[in-house]
Amino acid sequence: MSAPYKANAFILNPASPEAAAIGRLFGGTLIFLGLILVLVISLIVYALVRYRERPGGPEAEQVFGSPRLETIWTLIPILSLAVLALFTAWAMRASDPPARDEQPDLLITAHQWWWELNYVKSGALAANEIHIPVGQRLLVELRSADVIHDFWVPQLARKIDIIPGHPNHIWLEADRPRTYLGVCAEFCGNEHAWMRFQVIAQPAQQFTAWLQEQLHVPAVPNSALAQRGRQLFVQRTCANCHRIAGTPAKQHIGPDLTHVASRALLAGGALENTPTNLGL
Ligand SMILES: [Cu+2]
Repeated sequence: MSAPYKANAFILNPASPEAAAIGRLFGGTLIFLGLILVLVISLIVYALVRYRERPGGPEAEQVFGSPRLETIWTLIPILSLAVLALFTAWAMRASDPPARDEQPDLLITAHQWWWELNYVKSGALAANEIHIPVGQRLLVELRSADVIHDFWVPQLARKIDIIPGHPNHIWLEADRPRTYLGVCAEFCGNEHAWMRFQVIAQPAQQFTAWLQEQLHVPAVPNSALAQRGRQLFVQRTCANCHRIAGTPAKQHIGPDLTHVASRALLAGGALENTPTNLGL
């Protein structure tokens, strides 16, 4: 069963100012280093051909030490690295929020193997599908509940480690409304490969409506079948790990399932959210 991702999660296809700065740094560095490679290979080929041994030719001149040449081949790499460092500093300025004690818009807690979302200012809770308003920059705080994870949405933001006991911060924003693929990019245990998520960028109104919906406590089911489902969920082991608002299930060991039916994917992005898959 494949998740409905399009093959767009590429660093050179950025969809935010932060990712664009990183994409420029990546592309620019690649071109710069490519030119150096071409120059070095050309000089080697030239020297091989020009100074090859010929029958009856003179013996090669033996040279020991050349302060002028040594100075040149020391200064050129220093200058090259200085230029790269400058561009790197620019990209970091564009992609990283300055360190400050500010309440984040969104607190993301990485768990083995899912993403807990807390829209701090409204108190809305969700999991695995990160909704954001298009064109607005959100300050995101990243925490880990267990081991080291790494948050990466190649088209939207820098890649950043999530280290237990050490909150990190990034900007998260998108220029265009669409769904972006995100992954955990640090091996974090058995199910690491399936620790995926989606960033769903939508117009501000739709985002606000979604946020309100998440705050809404679901109505108590009234059909006999749904009531039986609720009873099973609460009485069996489901409630040991999951939370559903308005029920006694209050745990955060597994994803919050309050509005699970509104999500496109299940199991950390591994499966489409269909009744059949939900029953697996
Ligand atoms: Cu992980």
